[in-house]
Amino acid sequence: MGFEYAPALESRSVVDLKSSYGLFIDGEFVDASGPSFKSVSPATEEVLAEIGQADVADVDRAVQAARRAYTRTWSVMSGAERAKYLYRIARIIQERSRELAVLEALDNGKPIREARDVDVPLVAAYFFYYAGWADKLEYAGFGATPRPLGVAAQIIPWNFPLLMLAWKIAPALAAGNTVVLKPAETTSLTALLFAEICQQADLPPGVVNIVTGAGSTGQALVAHPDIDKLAFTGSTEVGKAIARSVAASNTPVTLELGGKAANIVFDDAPIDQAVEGIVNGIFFNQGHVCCAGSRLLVQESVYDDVLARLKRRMATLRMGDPLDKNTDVGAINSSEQLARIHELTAVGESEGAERWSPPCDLPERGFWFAPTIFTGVSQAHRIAREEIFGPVLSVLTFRTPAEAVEKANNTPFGLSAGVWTDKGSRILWMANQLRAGVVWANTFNRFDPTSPFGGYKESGYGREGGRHGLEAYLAH
Ligand code: TAP
Repeated sequence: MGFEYAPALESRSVVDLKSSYGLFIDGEFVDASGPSFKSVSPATEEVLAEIGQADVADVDRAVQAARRAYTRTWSVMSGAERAKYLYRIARIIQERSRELAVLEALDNGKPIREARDVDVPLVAAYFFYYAGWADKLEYAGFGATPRPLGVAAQIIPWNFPLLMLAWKIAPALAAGNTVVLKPAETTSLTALLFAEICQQADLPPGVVNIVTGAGSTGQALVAHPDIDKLAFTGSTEVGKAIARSVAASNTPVTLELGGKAANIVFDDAPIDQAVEGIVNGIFFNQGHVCCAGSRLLVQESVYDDVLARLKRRMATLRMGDPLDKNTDVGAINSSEQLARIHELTAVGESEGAERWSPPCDLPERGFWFAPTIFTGVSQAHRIAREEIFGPVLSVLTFRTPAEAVEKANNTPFGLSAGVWTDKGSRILWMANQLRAGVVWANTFNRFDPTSPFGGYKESGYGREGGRHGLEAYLAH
């Protein structure tokens, strides 16, 4: 029998929300030329703030500021000096971690427990890690005298707003580049708080510039003639459009795109542990995770047992207010994303898969979707092929390791995979066979700044994180 938890709300009072925000250019907050847009809380639809939309001229101002900072200050500063700024930023992130976590949960809809225990500690860890590289670049394995590229244009999505910012900004700055970053339209607030942190750290003006806005702002940044590097994380569709648009130039590009990862459970796996990994793999961050384990492959002999335990575990997930510390599953980030999840799950049913969700009451306001699994899924179903980017798991079965590999690799993507088994030799064999940038063994969705991350095939190219993540920002 379940029991009720008393609410354990994290206070919003640590966050000083302004009613409107401008762009961050050349070390200052300035008004945008375009019309402003609203950022809403996905959990309540409350308007959190009005945000300026950068147009072509604003983007140009930001790129010019980054260029000046690059030539006059940042690229001529010693690595040890740059490191001091990065360490300072990392320490301020730790000091202001509660504020950052609350704002991230409010603006994105993710549970405070995740923002507090995963996102923000990792953000600080990435800055600490890359701060350590800033004065050791000649030992990174990219030549004896690696040089920065110049001005980096960076575009990030809404699922891990601060963490994706850290993955982009920390290595770029450590390597001596300056940046113009565009956050996603629905989640700009923590990037703007990060801009305040840059001011607090006395980062020289123009080293970091933040231009807010929709896809058109991203397009203006991509099309700017004076950028030396383009780094994009987002959907495969937009990634392809960006790759096409810069194909004629020599601008180096890294693309971190979508995924449809297989989470593979063998019959010798510790089943309870695997069930925790399945839940974490697909319901962490409401399934808004590029490397989510959205295709579960279960060995036939343990299928009934795994399914029964998975359903029992899903029935204990608590959905609701992202600021409640008891919450396991928060809100879907936007009404558009919710509509896409509804569309694809309806397709799953019409194609003949069987849908199941635990009984749960959805709040009346806001954007919500109950954790859902589909059984009886075939490889041809759209829910087995397309990224849903929501709390929806497609379950398939296999009999032999070879069949598991074949099914796992039968996807246009190749970002991540999970393997659950007692046998070390099988883990190594599977890791060699799987066409995925990351393979987790007996765990899932683990991140570490020292470890490279990135995909094969339509999941993109280039790596972020670790020593490899520096390469994208160095000429050698
Ligand atoms: P997108 O719609 O592709 O948006 C990503 C970013 O690009 C946003 O800032 C977006 O601005 C901007 N953008 C949109 N159209 C653009 C254009 N034509 N030119 C330049 N920029 C443009 O993706 P999303 O829905 O925000 O994010 C979800 C996707 O990101 C998923 O497919 C997920 O798998 C992927 N993702 C991948 C990874 C890695 S590491 N591989 C990590 C996280 C997420 P607006 O938001 O204002 O439209």
